[in-house]
Amino acid sequence: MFTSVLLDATLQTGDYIGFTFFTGYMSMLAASIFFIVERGTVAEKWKTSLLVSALITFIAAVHYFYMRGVWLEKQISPTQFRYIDWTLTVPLMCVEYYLILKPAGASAGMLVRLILASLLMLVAGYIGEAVDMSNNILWGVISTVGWAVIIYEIYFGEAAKLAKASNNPIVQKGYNVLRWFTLVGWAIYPIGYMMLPGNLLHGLVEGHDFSKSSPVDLAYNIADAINKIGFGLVIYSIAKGATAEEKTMTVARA
Ligand SMILES: *C/C=C(C)/C=C/C=C(C)/C=C/C1=C(C)CCCC1(C)C
Repeated sequence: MFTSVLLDATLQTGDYIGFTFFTGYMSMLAASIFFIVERGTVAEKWKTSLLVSALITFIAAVHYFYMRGVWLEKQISPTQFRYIDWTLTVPLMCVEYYLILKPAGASAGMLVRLILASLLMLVAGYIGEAVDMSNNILWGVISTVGWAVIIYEIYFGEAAKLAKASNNPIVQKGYNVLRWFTLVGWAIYPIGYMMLPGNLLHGLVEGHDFSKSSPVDLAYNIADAINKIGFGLVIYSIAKGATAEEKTMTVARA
């Protein structure tokens, strides 16, 4: 009896969703340590950006620790953990945009717009996934409006103009990669969401027993690792590049 309990709480061969809960947890934790330690190697004005990168992966690591445990015991993943995590980490990603563009004159209004749009995206997504599931297409559409506002802001709005005006090639290049994450990397989430019962891509996973496990979790786990760690690494490389350049300039001036 005792062994059977233990076996149930062990990662099984072929449990690929469980596998991504473990790798997600461990890689987010490792990334947090990396950003914190490397924070000491960049110029003063970049330290907050690296701290925020570390907070994003650390908040995710703690949530993955819980989700991984629940998954092992019950083979389910409560939607609540997922959305509590995102409600904290996505606004922090908006803060990263703000911090990077602040030297170019980013306004608090830009930050507020990004955060409000991300909250619309997440609240609507949560309702569609956990509260009013039979209308998940409608809530998905409302959520996509929030995402579209963010895309508009970073490609055509104030943020885009500031990046162009910043006159710093390192920031501009990094900014382009960051917004590519927000456009392409973030697209994995709605694709996962559309595999929910009753939604547009559910046919792809027809026959999958959703009461046992959800392919939506697989999509979210992969997306989180790419978007949180990858995003943080881009911030890191901008900070490193700008720090090195400043040093060269100081030496040249001396
Ligand atoms: C670290 C977590 C991140 C970057 C989470 C991002 C989440 C999204 C971009 C979610 C988007 C959704 C839609 C655009 C429509 C369907 C519902 C969502 C919430 C999955």
